[in-house]
Amino acid sequence: MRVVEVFRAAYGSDPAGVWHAPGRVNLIGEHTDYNDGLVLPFAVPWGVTAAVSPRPDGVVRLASVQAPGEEQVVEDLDQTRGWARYPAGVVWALRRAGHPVGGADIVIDGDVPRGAGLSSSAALEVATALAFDDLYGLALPRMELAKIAQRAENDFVGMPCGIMDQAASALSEEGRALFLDCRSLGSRAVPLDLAAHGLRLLIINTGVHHELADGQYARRRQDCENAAKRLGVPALRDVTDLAGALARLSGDERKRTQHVVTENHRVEAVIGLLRAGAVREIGALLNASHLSLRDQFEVSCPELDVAVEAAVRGGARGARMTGGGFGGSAIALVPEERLPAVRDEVLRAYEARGWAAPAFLEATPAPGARRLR
Ligand code: GAF
Repeated sequence: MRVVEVFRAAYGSDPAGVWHAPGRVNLIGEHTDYNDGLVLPFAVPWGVTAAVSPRPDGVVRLASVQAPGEEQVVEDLDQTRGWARYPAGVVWALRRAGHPVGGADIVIDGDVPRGAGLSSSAALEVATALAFDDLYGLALPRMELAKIAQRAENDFVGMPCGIMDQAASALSEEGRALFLDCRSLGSRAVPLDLAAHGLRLLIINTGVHHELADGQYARRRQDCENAAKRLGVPALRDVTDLAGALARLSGDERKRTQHVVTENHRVEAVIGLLRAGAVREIGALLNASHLSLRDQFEVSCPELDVAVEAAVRGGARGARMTGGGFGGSAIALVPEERLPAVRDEVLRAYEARGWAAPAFLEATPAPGARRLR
């Protein structure tokens, strides 16, 4: 195992264990998690593997297969830089929550495709959290580990994300999507056997990340909180009379509310269709989700819109951007026999605009975080 070899070379001994946590794709339920809403992600076959040994002295040493020669040795977690802030943030969050964890020697190996928006950061956090949980005998429930990972990202890294990505990485099961209520944090595994219905979930990785995205996520979250406050509800999840709510709002707050409330209904509709075995019919809801993210939530970008439109033209049952937006990936629900046509149509559309070709991946629901050895 590559991560073990690199660990031996870096630290001169075998790791105490090796843990893996996956990235995720979100089938539907976008920008709903921080509104106490509903999401339906699943784990992808790519993720982060962490080889870890505990250290009694509290020091954390971090190295990465992808960043050779950039080992970081820290007594003060605040001194960590770049990618190492994610695992360091998890150690910080565990300690802050009162868990008695010491230090560790850590080597990270990741295979989440770059620029894909498939939550490599959540995978990095959850792999670290699970390793510390095992090594220090914490026996925390999976959702607690996801919350620790989210706290690391919110309060240490400084990205105000919701709980979806960390929960998907920590709790997913093979062959199933994770239906998560982000208020109660109750979850249910929903069987998702696309192949049995002659379907594939194609990930179209635009490879693009628009830098302006960074402050935009926090702004969207703020818009939602402002709208909820104006409506006198704890979160947009609680809006039951959408028409009435829209009549009381204007501008961005009105648009964000329209998206969040309808997106929660789309998640419930998808769950209903999956339960009924009408998998092909979820395509229309994916399309509606994309239009709402594009026009009401305003988190899409030309590369995502073109991928979605071309995929549908090529014969996809439905397509949408997935994840935070402003780049990353789109997903398309494609009948097996239409796969080549969909790919061609997307490639042609990109070529016509002089854009670099996107990468295609196929996603099947993979297992969640686990110990490998
Ligand atoms: C990002 C965030 F990290 C998630 O919490 C979620 O809000 C998502 O964007 C949008 O649905 O992945």
